[in-house]
Amino acid sequence: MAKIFKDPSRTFSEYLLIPRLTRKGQRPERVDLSTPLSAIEQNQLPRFKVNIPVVSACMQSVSGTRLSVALARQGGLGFIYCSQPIKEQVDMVRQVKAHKAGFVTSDSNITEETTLREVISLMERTGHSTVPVTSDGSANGKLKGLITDQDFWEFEDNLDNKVKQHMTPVKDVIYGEDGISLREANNLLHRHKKDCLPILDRSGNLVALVFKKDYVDHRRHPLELLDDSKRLCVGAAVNTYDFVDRVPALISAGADVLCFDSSDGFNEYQMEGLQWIRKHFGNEIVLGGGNVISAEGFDYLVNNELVDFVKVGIGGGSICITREQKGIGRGQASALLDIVERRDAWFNETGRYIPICSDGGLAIDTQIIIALAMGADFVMMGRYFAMTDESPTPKTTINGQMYKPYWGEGTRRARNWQRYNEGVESRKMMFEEGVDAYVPLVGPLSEVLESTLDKLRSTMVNVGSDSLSEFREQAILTMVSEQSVIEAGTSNVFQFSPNRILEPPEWGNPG
Ligand code: MZP
Repeated sequence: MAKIFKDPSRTFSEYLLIPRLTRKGQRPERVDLSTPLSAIEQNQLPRFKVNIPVVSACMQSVSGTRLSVALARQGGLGFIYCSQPIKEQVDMVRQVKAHKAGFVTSDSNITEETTLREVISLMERTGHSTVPVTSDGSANGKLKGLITDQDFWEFEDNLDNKVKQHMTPVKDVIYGEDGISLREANNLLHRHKKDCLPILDRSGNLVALVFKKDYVDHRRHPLELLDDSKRLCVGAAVNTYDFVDRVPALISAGADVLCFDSSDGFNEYQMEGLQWIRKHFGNEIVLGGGNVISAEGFDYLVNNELVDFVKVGIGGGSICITREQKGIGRGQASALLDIVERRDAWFNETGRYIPICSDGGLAIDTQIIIALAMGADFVMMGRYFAMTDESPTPKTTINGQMYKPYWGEGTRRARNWQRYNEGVESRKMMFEEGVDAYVPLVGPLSEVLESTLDKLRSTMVNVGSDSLSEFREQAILTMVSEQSVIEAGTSNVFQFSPNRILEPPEWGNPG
C-alpha cells in the first residue's frame, strides 16, 4: 500500500519566527551573510562560499551575462542556463569571467545619423541615459561623440533631427586611454565632474565605458564575489544529455560552480553524470545536484560523496505547473524541513556537511527569511531576478506599466527538453510543465536585493544571530492559523498608496 506522510505539505507562509534574545551591540550591518556552496569536511573550511545566500535560477529568462555580473557584484552567484548550445553557454561564462569590474562594454550604440526619436526609444528600452555614438554603431567602432538625455528636449526639439546635431563631439569628450587603471578612470570622472568616461584605444575606437554610478555602487556594496584572480565568480547549469561535452567546455571557460538542472534529480541519469564529472575532474570543482524533495532523494544524491550541495524543490516555482500536470511535488517548507533534518543527521553520522539550496516559490522577502531560518544555506530564485533591469528579456509596456517576459524552462518556448525527458533519446515534448508569463519591472537588481538583505539582517538580529549558521541553530518557528494571517496585515485602517500599481497577492512583493 502507498505510504502517506503524516503531515500535510506545508509552505513558508504558514510559519513565523519567534524573536530570541538580542544582545547589546548586535547590529544588522555587522551580520555576516556568507554561506558555503561546497560540502564541508569535519574541521575544514568550505572550498567555495558566496557572500550573500542568494543565487539566480538556471533559466533563459533569468540568468544571462548581465544578471550574473550584477549578482556577483552584490556577492551572490548567477547560474548560466544550459538550455542553449554549449558554445553559447561557454561564451556567457567567458564574458562574466572577462568582466573587468568598472569597465563596461557598451550595449547600446548608435551612429551620427540615428534620429532623436530612435535615441529616445533606445533609452527607454535600455534605461541608459548616456549613449556612445560610433562610426558604425557598434560597441567598438570609432567614437564620434556622446549623447545624453540632457542634450535634447523631447517635447521641444524636432525628433527627426540627427544625433550629430545634438551630441557632444569627440573632440570635446573627456576620455581615458586603453590600459588606464580603474582608479585613474574614476579620478578622471571625479576631476571633470562627469558621469561617464569612454575608454579609447590609440586609433580612437571605443573599448569600454566607466560610470560614476558603478563606482558609487561598488563603494556601497563591497561584497563582490571574486575568484583568486580577482575575476567575478559564475555558476553554470549542466544536463544529463551532453555533460561529456558541456562540462569540460564550461570548466575551461572558468565556471566556478556546476549544477545539474533537473526538475527531478532522484534518478540514475544524474548519478551517472555526477560520477563521470568526479572521475574526470576530481573533487575540486564545486558540483550541485537535485532537485529532490524527500530525505530518500537526498540520501541517494549524497551517499557516495559526489555532490557538494543539494537543491530542494519540485513544483513550487512561480511559473511551474508540474504539480497540476503530473501530480508530483511537495510544499516547499515540508520538503526543506525533511531534507534539512536528514542533512543534519548525515553530518552527525559522517562529519560531512552538505549545504542545501531552497529552489523556487519564494514570492516575498519573508519567505526567503523563513527558508534560511529553516535550514537552507542559500536560496535560488527565478521570478525575483526576472523582474530586475538586468534580466536578459526586453522591457515591455502593457497598459502603461513596464513588464518583463518570464517563462519556465519546461515551456515549449524554453525548448529545454533534456530537463523534462531525463535520459530519453527523443526530445519531443509531450506536454508543458511551465508557463510563459510577464512580471512587473522593479528596477536595478542592487536596489531590490539591498532591501531584501536589510530585512534578513534585521530579522537575524531579532533572533540574536550574527551569522546564518547561528540563525539556523537559534531559529524557533511557529505555525500560523488563518486568523493570525489576517491579524498579521494592517487591520481596520484605510491605507492610501498612490504609487502602488498592483496590490499583493496579485504579484507578491518583489523586494
Ligand atoms: P521562482 O523563483 O520563479 O518561483 O522559481 C524558479 C525555479 O522554478 C527554478 O529555479 C526551477 O527550479 C523551477 N522551474 C524552472 N522552470 C520551470 C518550469 O517550466 C520550473 N516548470 O519549475
